[in-house]
Amino acid sequence: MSSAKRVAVVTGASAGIGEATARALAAQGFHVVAVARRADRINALAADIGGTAVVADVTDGSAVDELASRLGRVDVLVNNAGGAKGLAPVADADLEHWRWMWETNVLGTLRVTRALLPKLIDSGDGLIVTVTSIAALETYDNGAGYTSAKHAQGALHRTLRGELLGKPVRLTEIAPGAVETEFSLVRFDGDKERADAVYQGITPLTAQDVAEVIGFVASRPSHVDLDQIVIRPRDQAPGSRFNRRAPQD
Ligand code: 8X3
Repeated sequence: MSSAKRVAVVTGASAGIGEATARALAAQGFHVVAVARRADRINALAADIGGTAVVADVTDGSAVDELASRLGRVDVLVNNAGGAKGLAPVADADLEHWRWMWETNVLGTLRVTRALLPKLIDSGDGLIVTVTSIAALETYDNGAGYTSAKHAQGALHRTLRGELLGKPVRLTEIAPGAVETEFSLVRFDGDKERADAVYQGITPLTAQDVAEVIGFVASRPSHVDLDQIVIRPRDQAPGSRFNRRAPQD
């Protein structure tokens, strides 16, 4: 794939923050490569924004290599694929949940970043945005599988700043708090009532709120590196404490 436009690769682009970011970057003039597992969603998105859809699972090494081999230039990579499964105390940890979280958030970010790094450097002005979470900076009860994976993903991303010093690649970590997306539905394995309860009585962030910030990051001049950005709803304090309003009758 060759492009005269700057190219932004967005993983986890089928919904939520990834989809909103793909739309925001396309509106800013990027050719967006939307990467996700759900073909129907990213095909429709790519048709809508004049981008390219690449069906790939970030936990599949050969799919990620294939993605890299299809791409010519890459100016921006948004590592957004990831998520949570379960909310259980360490004493009752589900190893499958932990494996899934480490595979997608940590090793997924590693695979895609490692595969695209030479192209990002070659662009002469590369940018890697990694969407971690406030869970990369704090811990909360019952969340260790997710917070440990997000801490590791953050550590991987932050390590690159030293390793790439002197190379033309900027690094931005975006650490959102509660954003109403499919996040909680995935965490609770499709249990809509439990997922909806997470956002009850608060005004959560929207995917668009986060995408606008990523768009801002990607539009700064090349000497300006927004290093780490924490975005929370006003209703959320550290430690996942919420200001919940009682339901109105
Ligand atoms: C998710 C952050 O606050 O919903 O990454 O657990 S929170």
